[in-house]
Amino acid sequence: MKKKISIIGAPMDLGQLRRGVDMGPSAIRYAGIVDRLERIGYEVHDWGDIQIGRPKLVTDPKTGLRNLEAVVNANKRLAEKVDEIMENGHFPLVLGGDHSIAIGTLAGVSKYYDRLGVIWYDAHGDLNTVETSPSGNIHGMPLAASLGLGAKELVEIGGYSPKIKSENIVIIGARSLDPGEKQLIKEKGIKVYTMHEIDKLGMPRVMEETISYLKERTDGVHLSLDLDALDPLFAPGVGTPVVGGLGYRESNLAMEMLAESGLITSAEFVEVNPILDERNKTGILAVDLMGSLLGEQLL
Ligand code: B3U
Ligand code: MN
Ligand code: MN
Repeated sequence: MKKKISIIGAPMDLGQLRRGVDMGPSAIRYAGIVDRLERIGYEVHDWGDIQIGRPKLVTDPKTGLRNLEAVVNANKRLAEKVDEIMENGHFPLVLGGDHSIAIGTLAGVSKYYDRLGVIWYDAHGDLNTVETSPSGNIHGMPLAASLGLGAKELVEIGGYSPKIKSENIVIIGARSLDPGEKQLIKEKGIKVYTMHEIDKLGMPRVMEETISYLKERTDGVHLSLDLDALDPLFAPGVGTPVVGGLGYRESNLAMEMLAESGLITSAEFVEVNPILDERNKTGILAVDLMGSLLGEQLL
């Protein structure tokens, strides 16, 4: 039987301040994701996009959280769709949208596993809470929320919490961590490969370690890939670029090693912002990475 992939778009731009990342799913589709996966041999179902609406932009005066209600509602809808995809036995591939949508993806996925692992491929930790966030932007909070930390409304999406445990997370590519995030990483002992470790060890060793670490402790692994993990040279179309990032080749290698491992059971690619991009370079890069992740062969 052919393996089945279900694509769902989450055109969400309310978890941060730069408009345009709501067009990410379109940019990734235009870059040819469906054809690409069909050529690998998958049966691909494109479920279209979840409804986000155009609410008035609001900041809660007490907590500083931006667009909380709209982000929560969209994530609830995404969680339901991802749950349905899981129920059908398909591989869920979620297209963002800003990274706040990871809360909904994980809410949909994680109840199917006892010990879900997560690879958070990102320049940032996304481990902020209301107390530690410098911005009030919810795209800086999804990993914390999935651990059960932060605003109750975010933590409780999907009706259960936590979605993941701190020992089942590996962060790769970090180079912009806020003080509260650093503290949380130390407190919880979260495994992080910052750019420092990646430069020292090289990507092959980082991925070997990540794969064996997760293999022995999890029963499924979700890849949450924020395009800003890559250097802005390769991924200019992101809202919060950070220099000194991962390369095109080492990121494709990371995806190929994940494909070889057979470890990944769901994935999302987020933060593609076509308005800030150069001729859809970042959308095309996202599709290249998805191809590598899902087993495309060079020969
Ligand atoms: N850590 C900062 C910035 C940020 C987080 N995620 C992105 N940017 N993409 C924050 O606002 O929480
Ligand atoms: Mn992120
Ligand atoms: Mn990021």
